[in-house]
Parts: sequence; C-alpha cells; structure tokens
Amino acid sequence: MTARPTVVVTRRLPEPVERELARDFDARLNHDDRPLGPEGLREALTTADALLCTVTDRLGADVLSAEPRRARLLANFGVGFNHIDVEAAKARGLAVSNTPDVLTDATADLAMTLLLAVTRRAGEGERHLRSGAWTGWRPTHMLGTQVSGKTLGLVGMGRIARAVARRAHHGFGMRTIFHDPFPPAPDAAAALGAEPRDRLEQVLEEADFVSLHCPATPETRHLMNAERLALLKPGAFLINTARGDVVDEAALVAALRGGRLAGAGLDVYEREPQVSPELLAMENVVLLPHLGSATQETRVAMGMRALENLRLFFQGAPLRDQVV
Ligand code: 8YV
Repeated sequence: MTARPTVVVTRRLPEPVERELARDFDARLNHDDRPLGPEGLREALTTADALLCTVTDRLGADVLSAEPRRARLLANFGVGFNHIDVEAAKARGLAVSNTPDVLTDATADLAMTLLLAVTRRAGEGERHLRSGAWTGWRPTHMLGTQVSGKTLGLVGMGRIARAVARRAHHGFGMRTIFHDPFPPAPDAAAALGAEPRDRLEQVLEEADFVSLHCPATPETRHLMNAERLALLKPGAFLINTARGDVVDEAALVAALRGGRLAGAGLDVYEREPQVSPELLAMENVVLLPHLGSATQETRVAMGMRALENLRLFFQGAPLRDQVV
C-alpha cells in the first residue's frame, strides 16, 4: 500500500470534515486552532504534500519560497484567495484550489442581514434595549430607512452578487443595478431584474444602498476611496461582505463622520482582526467578525469541497476548482 499523502490542516475544521481528512490522509490537524504563522507555514510546505489553508494564512512569495519544498497543492478553504500569492505559487509549480459555489447563499444571506440591520438600526436598537434605556414605544423612536422598493447597487456581479440580487428583487421588490467589467449574459441579469451600468460611478450615483461583491485584487484595492465614496447619494448605506482591502477604511470613517454616508454594514476589514477604533464608536455601523460563510452547513460543505480537490489532486485527476 502506498503511503497516504500528508496534509497540514492549518485551522480547526468542523468535525465531519476532520473525520474524513483523518480517514483519507495522513492529516496533521490543528487541535488548538492557533494560526501557524510564517515559520509554521514554511515548515508545513517543506514537510507535507499539501496544505489545507485558509484566509488567516498569509502565503506570500517569502513563505512560498521555503526550500526544499515538498508540498504540491494549496487547497484553500474559502473562495477568496487574496492571502495567497498565486503568481508566486504558479511560478513554483504549486497548484492552488478554492471552494466556490458552496458559500454563495450563506454570504448573500449575510449581505442582506447587514443591509437590514444597518438601515433598520437593529444593532443600535439592541444596545439601547439591553442597556435598560428603553422607555417604551413612541411614534418617533429610532426611525430607520426603508429597504423594500429601493435601489440596490451591486459592485461586481459574480455568484454572490447574483444571489443578493435574487433576494433583493424577488424578496424585497428592489430595483437592482450593477457594474462588472465581466458582466453575466444579459438574459441571466434580466431574470434577476438586474440592470447593468457601464461605469461603476453610475452605480454609486444611482443606488440607495451599495453592496460590494468584487474580489480583492491589485486593481480593486481601495476601489471605494474618498472620491468614489463622495459619489454616493446623501443618505446612502455601504455593505461590504467581500474583502476589507476593497474599501479605504480611513476614507470610510471620514465619509461616515461627514454625515453624507448614512451608515455601513461591514463583515470584513482592511487589517483583520483589527477594526478602525472610530468605527467601533459609531452607532450607525453594523460590524460583524467575518461571518459571511459561517453556518454549520456551509463550513462543512466548504471542507468537503476542499477534500474533493485534495482527493482529485492525489489521484492525478484535474482539480474541480483550480485557481492556478
Ligand atoms: C471564509 C471567505 O470564511 O471564502 C471566503 O472567501 O471570505 C469566507 O467564506 C474565509 O475567508 C475562509 O478562507
């Protein structure tokens, strides 16, 4: 019998996933769930056949240069892979896979959660009630902004944005507009009631709420900068379930302070797990700790999808979700 491939699993995973990993691989599980750090990752690359890694592992060219390298695959747990220098991986003949599709609905649900929570002041209301400050119902108490029937602007129109458009249009009777340099087929967008705009700026100027759904790349870094934030309608809200790097967090703080931007619902940050202290002090922002895909069902499905890529790779078959 040939030896089972060794897989370093960089974080704790849901139990059913770890069970299958231990069954099919010589799996080095991370029972105490401490991030490996650069040295631990370099060691993993030189002593294992593959890494099952995730967003908290910074796999830049420096770490990927570990020699003599044994690993041949980075099976990422997550759809986003901006924490991996994929060009450096490719140059070294290191394959990379991710886990698309299975987290689309959970992430779209969370974008709607943030939209509703921030516009209807749910976080603020909860804090108010729990603090004992609530004196009872009154017609002018904590009035928010209506979501139903308004215009939602989507930045990017990939899988997650389309799932958000479906919810917004069919569930909340919203008009949705979007910009994507690689738009979906016109009939696919039309089925979701979504109208394309040629320029991002048109989306920002027209929408009541803007939700970000583009990947983090050098091109999208600080896409939402001070100039673009200034294009948003007075009273608009910004939702980010994509990546923190897409927003200039300091410019966001300034836009919120200026009062033109009515609020923001954020799941991701520029320097996770750090959050700008100014945001922490604002009532009109809803801040979640990167929970987009955090349902039991989805995290198990993500693990199973990473497992599928690992199995295919070591069978010598093409990866299902090849990044490079
Ligand atoms: C993950 C995500 O929880 O998949 C992604 O890109 O942002 C989240 O679903 C996390 O990033 C794991 O890598």
